[in-house]
Amino acid sequence: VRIERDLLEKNNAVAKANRERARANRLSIFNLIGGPGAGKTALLEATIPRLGKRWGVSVLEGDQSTDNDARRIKEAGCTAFQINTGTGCHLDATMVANGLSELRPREGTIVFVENVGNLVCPALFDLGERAKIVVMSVTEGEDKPLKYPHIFRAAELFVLTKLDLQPLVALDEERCIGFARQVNPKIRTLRVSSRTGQGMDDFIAWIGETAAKATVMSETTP
Ligand SMILES: Nc1nc2c(ncn2[C@@H]2O[C@H](COP(=O)(O)OP(=O)(O)OP(=O)(O)O)[C@@H](O)[C@H]2O)c(=O)[nH]1
Ligand SMILES: [Mg+2]
Repeated sequence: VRIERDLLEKNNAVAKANRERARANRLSIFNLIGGPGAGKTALLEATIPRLGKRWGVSVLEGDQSTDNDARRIKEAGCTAFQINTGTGCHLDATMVANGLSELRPREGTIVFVENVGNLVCPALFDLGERAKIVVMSVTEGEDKPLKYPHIFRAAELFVLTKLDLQPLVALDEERCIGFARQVNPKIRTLRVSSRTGQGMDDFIAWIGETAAKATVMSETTP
């Protein structure tokens, strides 16, 4: 327990430095968290062209192994840097600090961090992000917000993905979203399909508004 507490305290100190660095550089960092295959990379692939010219975007990719996701993001036309965690089940603030030094995002841009596919450990680690976004697909079952409450509590936005598959799997959307609200009454929910583009406008609007707020905040606070 002691080791875990020390580890989290050290992480929080680095996360604070990341947040200060983000403020100084007017960066909006979004931390995407979801189970393996939830559709995090697909969501980013759909997001990159849609964010268009208004926002510069770059991506830090976290996986235990391979650079598959960084390659997909680069193919989508975006700068990306892959972090491999080996046996690790989450990204920590130090990995993100080092990743930012490699990525060198321009001032006033958006950085997406795709966390290691896992609904559990990433919830505990502050990376210095502007917001955590929990990504869950309709194929995962409506009770996930109750089974993995920590991430749904820590996230500002819940993106329910693969909506085009909904007719096949018959997930009870209202029940699922109700469970998410039960653990976090303030959570926003968006329903999207990266495949068909359904709901993507709302996601882009949320990202843009949240990033704009962060930019204004850092311009007005010394
Ligand atoms: N039909 C459909 N398939 C999707 C959608 N989004 C993702 N997929 C598929 O789901 C699978 C996993 O998608 P990824 O984007 O790789 O998922 P991920 O969350 O990044 O996975 P990890 O990084 O491995 O944790 C792929 O086969 C995607 O094509 C969607 O909106 N609709
Ligand atoms: Mg991925």
